[in-house]
Amino acid sequence: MVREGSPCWTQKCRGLLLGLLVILILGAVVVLSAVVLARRREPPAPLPQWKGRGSTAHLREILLGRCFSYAGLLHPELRKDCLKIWEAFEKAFISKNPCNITEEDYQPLMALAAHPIPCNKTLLWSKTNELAHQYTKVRGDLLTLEDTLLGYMADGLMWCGSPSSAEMNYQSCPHWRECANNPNSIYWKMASRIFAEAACGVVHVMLNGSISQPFGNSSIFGSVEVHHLNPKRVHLMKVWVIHNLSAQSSDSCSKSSIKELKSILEGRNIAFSCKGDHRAVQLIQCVGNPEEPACRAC
Ligand code: N1C
Repeated sequence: MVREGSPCWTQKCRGLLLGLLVILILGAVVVLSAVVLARRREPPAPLPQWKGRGSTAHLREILLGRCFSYAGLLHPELRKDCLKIWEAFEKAFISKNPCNITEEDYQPLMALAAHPIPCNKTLLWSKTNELAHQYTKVRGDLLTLEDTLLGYMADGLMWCGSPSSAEMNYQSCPHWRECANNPNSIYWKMASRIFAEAACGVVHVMLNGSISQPFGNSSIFGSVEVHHLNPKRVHLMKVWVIHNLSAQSSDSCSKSSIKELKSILEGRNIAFSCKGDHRAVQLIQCVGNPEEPACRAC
């Protein structure tokens, strides 16, 4: 200890102490910089290699843009907070094992994005993605999941994270064959369940009659939506079985997979009706293929 009046309380002594302090501070700065630099040079932990395509580039910007466009321009009455919605979306899968995502992960997002859907307007589909959406755009009388906020925001996008990183994995994401509980599959299953639960009155479904099983019981339509229609609110399902224009028109409504759908619905107390070829849908198909023989009659 240095006391005033002691021999060390001289200018020389104070100079020495100051010098020591400066050396100590400089030393600390050098050590800290070395640690920071060394950390920077460390390569990031390698991301796992999955078989599916990686997260969509600029996912945040696309999702936020779509949310603002849907909730701000198309449906301002919904008064949705898109920044909160993005945060909830990101929280569901960031820094998590992309094979271990659960419905609980998405619960906050689903609650934030929920909004009412009018009765008699629901159009479900399976293996007719493009045509079903062309139909709703042209006619405007029915709504698909992509006409709700959850479907609109995520349509066509891919996303996943990794437990070793706070970033998205832009290189690869699990293919559904690698693991069923991936962020994409859980999202669509959950959004589809909520969409089906909300349906009321008459529900329509557009199925693909040009494949061997127009009704697939492992599709989202067959495994989720059909089982979550509420029979107290939905009294009829109208099935449209659509064919490629070039395919021979066959009696698709009597195909065994459609009969399976009929029996599931009737077992759940929901009436069933089926139409082989719906004229309005066929006309939409003809716009893209006017030379097809099936289109000449008009
Ligand atoms: O498995 P699917 O069809 O029978 O699912 C379709 C069914 C529709 O009625 C929708 O309400 O489930 C809903 N849905 C979507 O809206 C949707 N948009 C995009 C389910 N899946 C959706 N996708 C993607 O297509 C998603 O990646 C999912 O795995 C596929 C399912 O398409 P499908 O087999 O033709």
